[in-house]
Amino acid sequence: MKMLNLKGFILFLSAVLVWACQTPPKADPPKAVQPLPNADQVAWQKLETYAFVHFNMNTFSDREWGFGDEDPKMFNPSELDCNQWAKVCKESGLKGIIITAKHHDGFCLWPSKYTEHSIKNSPFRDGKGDLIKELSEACKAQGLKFGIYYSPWDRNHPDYGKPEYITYMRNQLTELLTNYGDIFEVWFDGANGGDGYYGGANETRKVDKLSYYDWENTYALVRKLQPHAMMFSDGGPDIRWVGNESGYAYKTTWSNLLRDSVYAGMPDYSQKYAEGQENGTHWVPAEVDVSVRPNWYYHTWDDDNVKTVAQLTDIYYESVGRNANLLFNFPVDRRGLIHEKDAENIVRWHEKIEKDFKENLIAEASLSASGSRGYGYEVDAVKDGDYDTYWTLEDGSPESSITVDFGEKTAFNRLLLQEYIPLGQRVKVFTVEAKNGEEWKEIANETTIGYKRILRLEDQEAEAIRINFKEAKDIPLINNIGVYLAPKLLIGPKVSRTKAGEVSFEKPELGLKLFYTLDGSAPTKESTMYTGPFSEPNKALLKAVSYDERTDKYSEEVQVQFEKSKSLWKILGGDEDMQKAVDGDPNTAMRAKSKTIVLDLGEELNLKGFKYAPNKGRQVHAAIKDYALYTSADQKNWENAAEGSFDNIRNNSIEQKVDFSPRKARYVKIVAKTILDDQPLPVIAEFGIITE
Ligand code: FUL
Repeated sequence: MKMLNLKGFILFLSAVLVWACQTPPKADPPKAVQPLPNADQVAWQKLETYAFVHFNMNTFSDREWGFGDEDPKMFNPSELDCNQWAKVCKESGLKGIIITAKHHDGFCLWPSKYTEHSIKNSPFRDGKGDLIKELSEACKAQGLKFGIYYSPWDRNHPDYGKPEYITYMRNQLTELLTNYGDIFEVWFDGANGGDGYYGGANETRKVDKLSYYDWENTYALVRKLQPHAMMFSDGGPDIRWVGNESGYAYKTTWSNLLRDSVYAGMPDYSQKYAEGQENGTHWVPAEVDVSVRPNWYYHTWDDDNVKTVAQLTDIYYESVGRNANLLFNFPVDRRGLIHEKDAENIVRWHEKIEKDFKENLIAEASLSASGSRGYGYEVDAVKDGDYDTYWTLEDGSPESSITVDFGEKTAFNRLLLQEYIPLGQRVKVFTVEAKNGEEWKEIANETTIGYKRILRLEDQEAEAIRINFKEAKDIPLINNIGVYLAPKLLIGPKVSRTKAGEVSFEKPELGLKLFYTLDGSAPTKESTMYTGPFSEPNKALLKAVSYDERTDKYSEEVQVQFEKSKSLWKILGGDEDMQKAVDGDPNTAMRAKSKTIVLDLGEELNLKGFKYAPNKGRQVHAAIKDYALYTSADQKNWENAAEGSFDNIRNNSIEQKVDFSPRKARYVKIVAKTILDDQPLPVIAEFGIITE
């Protein structure tokens, strides 16, 4: 027995020796390029997508920014279920939820000891509820992370603007950061200071955004209570705002930031700092916050404006695909649930993203590089699935390339690249070439990579691709490359037409072909192909489809009935601004100067109806509710055409249509008899007509 053990040991030892002699020592690691992320920032970046929930007093007061004088009794969800939120997020691959614990109106979703303006004075769970607790538990049950949005601005608190308020804020943060388990992110809103209720003072209170909150000590408190939580605000300290609420980072997005020049709520942040800077002094990566509806809070009138799968997908590529994390907001509704439409679209969005990245075509390809640092840093590290192994060069010039040889013609339309950020963001310029036969052709010329960069390309076919790192702060460190053939999202094009009658299509996805007809026939690949804006000033029925050549499949048909173009139209007595009501763009709105608006069509037409689109912007401001319509051939004799009410216009801000008996007329008079939101004058996004 003893002999055998000894024999075994000797055999083992010789095997180790043979291995050790054959294996060269691992090359020295490259030096870091400052600034660097800490381990928590790297872990945060790997989350990539997570959820925001805006649910608070505004949900019940139907506002975006409550004044602070709302009665706590208004907070009364009928079916609140945080588990439903957590399940939707889990199913959509979102890694956590951040909740508006206190928004600008000061109402608290937890029974804070320090204010009466909270859930404890609402009918919800008979005043015994604690929504922060319910959500933290629901997140835990689904394995999601949990985060807190806390508005420093408080339009309810009597002390806001005074030093006492800072103590209040820190007391509240202490409650939130000690009683609910691990917090992965604390979101400090940059919007602050202004008018408010302030305990009944009803006044405007401005604060010095740089100094009032004594951020240094507030941050220190958060760090003490939740050492691993990321702190978000315009300028960090740990993660920064991307500078817009529309859902995109920039083609050039640095995680480095000149952090000491930035403070929350500064006026020129978006223009000057949002992209980050190559020479930024601190690692403060960008986070893209965007709502799945036009607004942050739930309003019934947004029910038809939930972002489509195509829009959500675009957002993903322009955020996660551009070196930023993505925070998708759900405006939870008055029942206390993520609305069915939001849930459906986000789940379908997730399925789409999963499909796009299903098969990495690099798996079977052979890789080579223009150089290597040596053992442990070979190019195959970019496809080994291990985050912490990467390809890099010997110290010296960063100019280099990686070639991915598929061995045969291969179709693809996505390229994913990752830099190994624990040692700093480096790449400044890179290009991509595709090889067919002997010829190399450039297919992309880009700037930064960072944690992750995804290029959406037209469908390509190539035997090989080459990624050229042209300029970098130091030798590039690449830990992952992915090449994919994403299936197309086959939906019809979005059609718009200018006042002059120029028609444009928006492609739902790169690589699709668009076809259309104007004679009523069904469009196919034999019909006219859309190659750019075209003119159609006349009345016509447009039918359009998207077509995927690869699969030979069509989208459903999109139909748009064009009336004669609005080139001759004018709002009489109106200035430039008022002409926005007839500019063909329902996204621009105008406030009328009078309750009676006269529209000159510029020529006599056979009218049989009228269309009115209310403002779809952040809120339905001042929509016309009760109306009367008159027509005239000469502006002297007016004939009543219709009278009525747009009953559901508040809840559903879609274009409203009014039919009337056919007549010839050049002028239309619209009288706004009642206007919503107690407004004296109506706001109009677009007027239209229906002709015979
Ligand atoms: C903004 C706020 O003013 C909005 O209401 C919303 O909370 C958004 C996420 O941040 O600054």
